[in-house]
Amino acid sequence: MKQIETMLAQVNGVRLTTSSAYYQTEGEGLALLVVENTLGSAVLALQGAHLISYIPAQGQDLLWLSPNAIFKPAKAIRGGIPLCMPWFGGHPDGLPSHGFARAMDWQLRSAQNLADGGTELVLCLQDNEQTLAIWPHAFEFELTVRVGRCLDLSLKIENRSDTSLPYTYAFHSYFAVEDYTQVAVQGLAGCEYIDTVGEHVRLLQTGDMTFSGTTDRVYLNVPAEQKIVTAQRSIQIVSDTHSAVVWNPGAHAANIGDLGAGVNQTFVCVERGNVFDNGLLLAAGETHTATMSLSA
Ligand code: TA6
Repeated sequence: MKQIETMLAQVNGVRLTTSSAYYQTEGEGLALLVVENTLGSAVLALQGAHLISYIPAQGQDLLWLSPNAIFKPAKAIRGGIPLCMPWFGGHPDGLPSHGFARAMDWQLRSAQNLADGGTELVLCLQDNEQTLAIWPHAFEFELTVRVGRCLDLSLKIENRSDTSLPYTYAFHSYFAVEDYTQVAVQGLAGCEYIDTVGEHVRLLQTGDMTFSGTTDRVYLNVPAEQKIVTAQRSIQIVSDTHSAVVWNPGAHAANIGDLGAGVNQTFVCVERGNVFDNGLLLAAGETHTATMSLSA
């Protein structure tokens, strides 16, 4: 926790505190930053630059956090917005699923109050001994988080190696809903998707997307905007990325330690990023930027 105290000392004037309210007491726990302003509040773990809560003023949390989430170094938190990168999903050489960025400590680069009343944090992760042991390439990842009327994220991926490299990534967002079987996702109609439950068949979405049982789909070349519509509210997702992944494990949640039977009822994952056919090839020295904005 020493590192976090040093960081906070550097960002005087910004309403930024640490919290122990969320993390379990097992082992060291994880360093969490709490951002509060008149427009909203957010909680973020330095591990993975991982948002676990975003509440707009007078609103409710847009994000879902598992009641069985484990706050332990090197273990990705179940819920919020894990950043899956530099690859999404499994890796052909058996490297960690969804990349390593979500399980590594990021640094807080800066924090400032914005003129509109919001707060901006910039976090970064560069190649280091730990990442090079897994993946022998130089890089810098930078996440800018703006907490205000919306939650605005901007992710920069810089290939600092001397060769072209493939990258796939996603904002693996978990959204809070009352009942996932009653949710309609708008903004995917007409898109091709790969049903990754089973044989990876390619199908075309007609009308709104709905969840029933175990659902895992990768939508390609999607429009910028989706809406998660429930009886209580509507959550808007806007991103300049080209893929959307929708996931709920259904009954399989019972076999996932940091979920549990029935716990899946109250979330849907609608993830934006560039995955599968929408993956990138970044030339040596090239930088790619992706944005996502969430609002209720
Ligand atoms: O984005 C959907 C997905 O890739 C699913 O296949 C499912 O496994 C999920 O992510 C969660 O992955 P995780 O490694 O966080 O357990």
